[in-house]
Amino acid sequence: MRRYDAITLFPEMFTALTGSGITRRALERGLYQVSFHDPREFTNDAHRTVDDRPYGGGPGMVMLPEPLTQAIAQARQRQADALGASGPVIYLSPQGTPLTHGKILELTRLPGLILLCGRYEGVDQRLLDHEVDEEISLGDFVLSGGELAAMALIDAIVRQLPGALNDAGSAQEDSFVAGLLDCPHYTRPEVFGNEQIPEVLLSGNHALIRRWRFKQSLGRTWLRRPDLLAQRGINEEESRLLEEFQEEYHRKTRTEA
Ligand code: 9WO
Repeated sequence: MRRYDAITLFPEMFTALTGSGITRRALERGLYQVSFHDPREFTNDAHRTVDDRPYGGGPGMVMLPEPLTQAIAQARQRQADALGASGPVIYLSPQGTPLTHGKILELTRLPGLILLCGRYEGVDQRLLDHEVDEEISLGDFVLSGGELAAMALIDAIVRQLPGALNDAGSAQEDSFVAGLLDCPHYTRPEVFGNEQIPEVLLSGNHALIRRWRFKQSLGRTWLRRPDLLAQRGINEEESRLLEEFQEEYHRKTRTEA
């Protein structure tokens, strides 16, 4: 059983993760556990203060290092008791290393993670330097706090755990598994607002369908994420398939309005 400990001022937010869908079912199946450590529980003053003004001035507030240190110590202790050792402490922030599918697979192998969720303008740098092993970003945007990013990270990990998905092949066939974007999907009705579904999908020829889907994946990646394609590289057979897509794409865009 995997164990995730979140350091957060808003543990109730995590019902979005634990209360619905695949992540709820995986929890019920005992595939993982999430626990919370609220820095406010580690304050001693009447106001239960967890933040203060930034040295040097400027807008906003910074999270105090002392309550966070104690909350992290509690998380480490609980992981050590449950797993025999504590996992790494990860801080979710826009300053972190961009997250990839490969990194998700790496983190999925670890029995435990401690996820530090910042609020306000962030966390005192000395706390980060002393307590945090890795800083991870989901992308170049700012949220109101690290919680949604931590939940997204746990969600991406949990769906990789054996038994989390009903359909055994699903996690392996995901977008990104082959370093490519996913192909388009269609369901009933066969005609929707003048638009037919691609004929090949009705052919019953599964080899041909697989080839078509792979071609769409290559084509979409070429159109939308050429950076992924350059990083991954393509072999001779894939190159022929992509040329086929490009021909069809150019023909289509020429005959459109
Ligand atoms: C808030 C702010 C307000 C005024 C001027 C500058 C400011 N910076 C920030 C800020 O970056 N706040 C962060 C909020 C502090 C760390 C936790 N927060 C957070 C994490 N926002 N966005 C993320 C995040 C995490 C992972 N991937 C993408 C975004």
